[in-house]
Amino acid sequence: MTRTSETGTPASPETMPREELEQLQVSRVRSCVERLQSSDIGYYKERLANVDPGQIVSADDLSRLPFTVKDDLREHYPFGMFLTPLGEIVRIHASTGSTGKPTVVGYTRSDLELWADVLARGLAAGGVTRDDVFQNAYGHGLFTGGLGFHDAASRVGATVVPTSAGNTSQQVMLMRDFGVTAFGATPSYALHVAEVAVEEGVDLDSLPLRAAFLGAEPMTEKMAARIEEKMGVEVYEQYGLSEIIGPGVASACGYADGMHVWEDHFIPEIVDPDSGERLPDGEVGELVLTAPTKEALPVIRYRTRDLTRLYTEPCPCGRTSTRIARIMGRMDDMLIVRGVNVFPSQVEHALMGMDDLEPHYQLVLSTREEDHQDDLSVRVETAEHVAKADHEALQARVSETLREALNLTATVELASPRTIPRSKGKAVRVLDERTDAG
Ligand code: DLL
Repeated sequence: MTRTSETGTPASPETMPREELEQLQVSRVRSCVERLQSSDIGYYKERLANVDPGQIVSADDLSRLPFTVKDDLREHYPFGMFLTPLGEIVRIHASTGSTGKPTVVGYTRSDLELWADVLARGLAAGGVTRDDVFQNAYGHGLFTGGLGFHDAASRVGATVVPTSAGNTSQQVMLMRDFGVTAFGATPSYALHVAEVAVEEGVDLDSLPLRAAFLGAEPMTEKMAARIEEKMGVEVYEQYGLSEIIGPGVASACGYADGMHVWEDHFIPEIVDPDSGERLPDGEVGELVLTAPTKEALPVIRYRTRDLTRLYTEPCPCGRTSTRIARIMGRMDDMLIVRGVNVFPSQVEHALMGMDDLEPHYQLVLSTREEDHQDDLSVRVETAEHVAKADHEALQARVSETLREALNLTATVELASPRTIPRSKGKAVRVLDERTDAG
């Protein structure tokens, strides 16, 4: 998916020669470790007791440092891992997991500046300038999407329209009336906006809208292509997580081949999810990120639980940073169905390759009565043009496609258009109805 439109010129940290970049990373990690060791937080004193910052001289030495996991943040809920006093914290965000306490993150004024800078690079990589009208349909609130994009789009100088998510008819009206050129949302909400535009008789293709900055949930290449077609835009994928900073960790450029990690501030590694051993570039594993430059909440070797791979081949856009491939899924999202591992993104990839389906689907796990084994049902909407009489043949085709893709027989339920619930934020793709499901 090479872009035809012009994309922004990279700023200097984005084109730094790799050796220089690595030296910068090493010195930043070293001073971060020193800061953590001299803080009065017992957790760091204990964790880093045996680390000699002087021994961190190359990027490989990162592996001398211990990992940080989500539970570390949870155990220090809410502010126990902040390095700066609350008086210096000017913003709090939080991500809510499905259970328990949220993970709380804090930002000093300088952290907010850094955040706006890195995500502004992502917007600039998609060609956003002060001449753009940016509609920000990420949820505004504790979620980092809304305020993160707000500050970054303001930094670029775009005219920001902070609609947040929801009230979709109004989103479409404003998109048309305000001459919106750039749009931010989760991929699933972007699809919903496109669908409501059709219902309202608004032809998005005829509007000045040209770019969509989508992220916060997995999106296969085929899903991105569907959104491009339905919205008449180019999609620039965005990746990030609250624990590291929020959106703005990595962003796609005009070549749309992976996402550039803003490596002067976030250092990526890939490790084996089971052993924690570092894997060579190109291999798929768990993404681990170090954020050494934040004031309030620097993080060393954070286990993201996201599965991807890294590549460092030069990008034609001129940016020298490592890129991450599309996230295949979170380790927590992996389903084990009768001994076979399944990621929702594999299902999406298979379904989106088929013509007669809409890009709305859900996976339902249940327990079979006869043998108490797990059953996977895939519920997917048919396209408007599919006649009832053709359902049986389509169902068989979907079933066969899924069997080939997953190595597993799934039950296929064809749903009528617009019957699967739409999401405003991150889509709920998996329903667990197993009798022993927690
Ligand atoms: O989702 C930050 C964000 C907001 C990113 C807006 C991009 C756009 P959290 O709520 O903390 O933060 O969730 C982080 O979301 O570990 C991934 O599992 C997932 N995620 C984020 N971006 C992508 C993406 C925000 N492009 C978690 N592809 C991460 C797949 C993504 N998954």
